[in-house]
Amino acid sequence: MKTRGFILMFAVLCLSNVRAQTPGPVNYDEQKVPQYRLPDVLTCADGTPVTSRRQWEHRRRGEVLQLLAEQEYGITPRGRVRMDCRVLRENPQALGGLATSQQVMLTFTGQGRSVQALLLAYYPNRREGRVPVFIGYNFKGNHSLTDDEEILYSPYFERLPNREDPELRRNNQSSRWPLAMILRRGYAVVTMCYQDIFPDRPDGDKESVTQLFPPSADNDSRWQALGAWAWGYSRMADWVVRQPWANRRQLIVMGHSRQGKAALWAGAQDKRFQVVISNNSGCGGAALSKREFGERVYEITKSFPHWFCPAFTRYAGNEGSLPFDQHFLLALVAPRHLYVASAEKDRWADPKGEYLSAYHASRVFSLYGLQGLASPAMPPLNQPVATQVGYHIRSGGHDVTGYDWNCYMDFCDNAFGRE
Ligand code: GTR
Repeated sequence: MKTRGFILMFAVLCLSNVRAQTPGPVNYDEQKVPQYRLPDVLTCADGTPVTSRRQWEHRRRGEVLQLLAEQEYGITPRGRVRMDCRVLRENPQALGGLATSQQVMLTFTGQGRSVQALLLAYYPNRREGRVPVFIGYNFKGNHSLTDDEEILYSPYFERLPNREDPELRRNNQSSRWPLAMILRRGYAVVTMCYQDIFPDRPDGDKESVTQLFPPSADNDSRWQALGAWAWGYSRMADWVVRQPWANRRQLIVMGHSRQGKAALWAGAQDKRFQVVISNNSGCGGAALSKREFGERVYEITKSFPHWFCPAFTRYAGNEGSLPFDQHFLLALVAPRHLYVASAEKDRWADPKGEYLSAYHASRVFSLYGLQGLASPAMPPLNQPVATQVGYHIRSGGHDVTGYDWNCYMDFCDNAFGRE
């Protein structure tokens, strides 16, 4: 009886230790970063050290994946839903003849419901053999990438009452998508609007692909928006691998900010993505949570209760008790290629935390004899470092720029042995 009482008391103490707390103001001072201890990605749950690829692949990798699914992003259901693809438009002379564009309506069906997402692809007309493909979401609809009137509004925007809002206008995101530059370098681009998969608002799940699956068995680990967006990246890949112009061994998943968080989670789960790129993904993406610098678990779970699984909110104001950190997520990309990019003024995303996380994940790349980031010191501004793991911090703020794209293409050229 006594022992039972003791165990109960211990359990209560442990639980109270991981209850959300309201933290102090957001910290931007490096001197005030708390002393923290990172959980070891190369030690199994039972304490066994991981010293070989075999151990990593057969044991530890699965543990890490499960931990992140149960405690952070939610469990992706194993079941499949039906995906029908219907080509709505094709233009063999897009971008002034540089590319062919295709617009394909994807209809997902399950549990007697369906969700539609409009995929937009551009692939180069001048090509020798199959081409590498960037797969990435856009924020504001396919029409926001270009001034080309041929490009249709994504289903989410079709449903909006006020499409004339200046924020939602055609072409308004084109600086983030330098299509001609990408196509000229021989890469294809495949995109769709993330809102089609899971509308980005607290009650978005009702219109999202999560409704196409049986409800999650465990509410704490219920997948929400980030899980659904990661799932959607894989559906874009399903379509891409069936295209005669696409090189299925050269798929790149790329995402900015919240979409960067989802890109990392997609890359962790789906090994078809040979290169995984996080652009300014910050908290819940590449950045280490335990540094509590800029956005923290508290802010992110409060502003975006629909992104992570409910279990993650327990770590708000309580990062010290996290049994993992974001280097676990990055390590799951090994032995494929990983690239993390930060921006100098994007302090909310904690550039240093993004770098350190890639640095700590590099140990798993070393298991494969691959070189990751060798130094805990960040490289200077606008000087990318690239081995199997790439990193840069560019001047400017939270954004995707031509500079970022050029770095990604240089990295991919190298990864794929292109000239
Ligand atoms: C911010 C959020 C970040 C990041 C960003 C974005 O408001 O706090 O975590 O995801 O949005 O997606 O642009």
